Amino acid sequence: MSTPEITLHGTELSGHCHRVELMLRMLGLPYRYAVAPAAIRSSPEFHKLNPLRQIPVLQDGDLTRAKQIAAALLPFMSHHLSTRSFLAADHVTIADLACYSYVAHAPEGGIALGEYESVLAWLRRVEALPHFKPIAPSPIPAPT
Ligand SMILES: N[C@@H](CCC(=O)N[C@@H](CS)C(=O)NCC(=O)O)C(=O)O
Repeated sequence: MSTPEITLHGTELSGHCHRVELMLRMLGLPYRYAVAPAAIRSSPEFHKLNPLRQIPVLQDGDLTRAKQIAAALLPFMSHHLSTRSFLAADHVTIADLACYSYVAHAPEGGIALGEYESVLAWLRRVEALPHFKPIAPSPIPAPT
């Protein structure tokens, strides 16, 4: 089997990385996952990939991109999803994958999702998609 051309540099607990990995999986693109903890990110080799020393970094042949953040506001999402199944269309799109990882992790950062029923239902819809992979739970307990 040939080595995939695409390499995703990331860490297991990073939502930024998880959403990129979800997209690769759902597009059916073969990729290699290169684990890049702080020690790797401080190396001269990683500096060449991303001078900001941040993950995710997606390498596709000679092309390297550090992905951009998109923030989602829960009350907005909740209202929006009260009449829709997915964020941007009547089927899943990149918008759902871009937002999923952080929203799913929000309770670990002390942001309860209980009052956002439509957001919870949307999370379950994304999780039910073919090829879905859950993000690893944080070992840090959620603040009380
Ligand atoms: N603009 C980047 C930011 C990525 C980012 O903040 N990555 C974090 C991990 S989730 C990181 O690499 N932090 C290490 C650092 O900033 O030194 C994106 O949206 O992907």
